[in-house]
Amino acid sequence: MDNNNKIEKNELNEKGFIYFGNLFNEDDLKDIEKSFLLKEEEKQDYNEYVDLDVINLLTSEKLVKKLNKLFPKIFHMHDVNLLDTPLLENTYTFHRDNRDRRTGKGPDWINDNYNVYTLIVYLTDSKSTGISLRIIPKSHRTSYQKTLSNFIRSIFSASRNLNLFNFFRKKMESFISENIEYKKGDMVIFHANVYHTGSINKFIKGTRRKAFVARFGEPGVHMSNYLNYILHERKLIDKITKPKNIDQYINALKKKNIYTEIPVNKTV
Ligand SMILES: O=C(O)CCC(=O)C(=O)O
Ligand SMILES: [Fe+2]
Repeated sequence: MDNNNKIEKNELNEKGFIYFGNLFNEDDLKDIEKSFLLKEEEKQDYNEYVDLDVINLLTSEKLVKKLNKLFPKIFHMHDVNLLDTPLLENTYTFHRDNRDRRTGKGPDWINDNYNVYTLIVYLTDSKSTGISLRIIPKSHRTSYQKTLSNFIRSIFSASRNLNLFNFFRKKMESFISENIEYKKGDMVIFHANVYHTGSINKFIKGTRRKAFVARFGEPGVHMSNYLNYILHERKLIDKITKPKNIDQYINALKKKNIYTEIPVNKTV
């Protein structure tokens, strides 16, 4: 690993996230934009795993090369989605993407090296939608449990839906988290167990953030735990095993050495 990659990996491990501006250009993203339209049209019938444009971005040279610079051995967690759901004021709250949400409780916390990652490529500009990403630095560590930040976060969470609290909620979220403004084509990678949320900075009626979200993991206990969680507890398994033409998805991953066996049954 060269020096620059070491610095980036260090930043990711220290803070829990890393940001890459301007990774994809208009041309790289034009096909995936069509997929968002297709998803809107097909609604629940839409399936990311058989959409060639999703597969192409997921296994694109740019993305895989960037990942491999940080992680010599990394696999796709069979968890990819086009995020375009509206975000509602006063209701969004910090969450983790891993299974064991409570700090220090459960197998995800048996060590502090949580190595399953969320990767987001944004398709919208945060300034034009008024919606950014907020991340609580270092919240992927077990030591986060006993911090003032975690206490404030729990109040932030409990005051969900209380309109009266909106002013204080905004104060709380800016006190505990880093605001990440992004442009189309930017990418963020974070430990899946870091607290984060889409956040409304300026309410602009009808705007939505659009993002390509995928998860990757390094081999080990966290990876198996995540696969079980996403495929069996969150029930993504049918979406992957039912389609007849799923081979193009599997083969594309294999070609880039980011394929890991799909556990058809729950293993842990
Ligand atoms: O709203 C965002 O920008 C983040 C989305 C997110 O947290 C997720 O898809 O897990
Ligand atoms: Fe998330």
